[in-house]
Amino acid sequence: MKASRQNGHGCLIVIEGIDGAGKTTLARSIYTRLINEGIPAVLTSEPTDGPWGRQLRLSLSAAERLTPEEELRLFIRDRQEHIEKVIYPSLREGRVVVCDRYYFSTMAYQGARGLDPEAIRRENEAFAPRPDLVFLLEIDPDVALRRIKYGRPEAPDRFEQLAYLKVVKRLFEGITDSFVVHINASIPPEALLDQVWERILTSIFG
Ligand code: T5A
Repeated sequence: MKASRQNGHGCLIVIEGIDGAGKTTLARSIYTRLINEGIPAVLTSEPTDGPWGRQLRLSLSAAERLTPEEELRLFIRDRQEHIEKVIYPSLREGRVVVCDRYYFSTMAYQGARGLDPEAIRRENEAFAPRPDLVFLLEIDPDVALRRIKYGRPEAPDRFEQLAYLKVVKRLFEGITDSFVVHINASIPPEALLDQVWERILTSIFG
């Protein structure tokens, strides 16, 4: 695994994008393909199902939204626990970690609520391993919201409101590190997986 040196023996692949971009679908498909190829892998996501992640999800459906600072603190605590309990141990075991959302989501979503994305990045990178590869799924928020509406029984939560998602999208577009791959996600899932898989082969296993 070419890109794995900085993260011990495994490597970290992150999927990012606005709600409804198809992250969970893609993350599952990458994981399945890795396993089918005999590559040890783990599929994980943020917010997690741990105590901080559960508190965050409850807050999404609560009548009163947390302040941006309160949200930021919870996402950071959730991520610290996630890294300590899942990400680092899996990397040490030599696995490919496929992570559905990571600190780029905090930069974009809490940034869209008025916090400084670069300050969020600095705080996260003080404890969070840098991914080997980030796939940033690009999609029109209208299309993403339509996918959510037709694909799920429950109504979109407040994170999924159009105006907010437009700001989140703009902040994601500003993330241009060399390990971040912006990819058009308005194509069928199989075509998206093929493109992403090509890039994984060249960047990680090439
Ligand atoms: N959040 C999270 C923050 O504010 N800060 C943070 O730091 C973090 C980590 C909850 C919220 O938390 C916020 C962001 C979120 O608003 P979540 O519940 O994990 O996060 O939200 P997600 O599950 O990531 O988002 P969604 O489920 O809304 O969307 P996905 O995962 O992007 O989309 P997916 O794969 O579930 O697909 C949605 C629908 O589209 C179809 C699927 O079948 C499904 O019906 N679909 C496609 N249709 C056509 N073409 C394709 N290529 C398709 N891919 C999927």
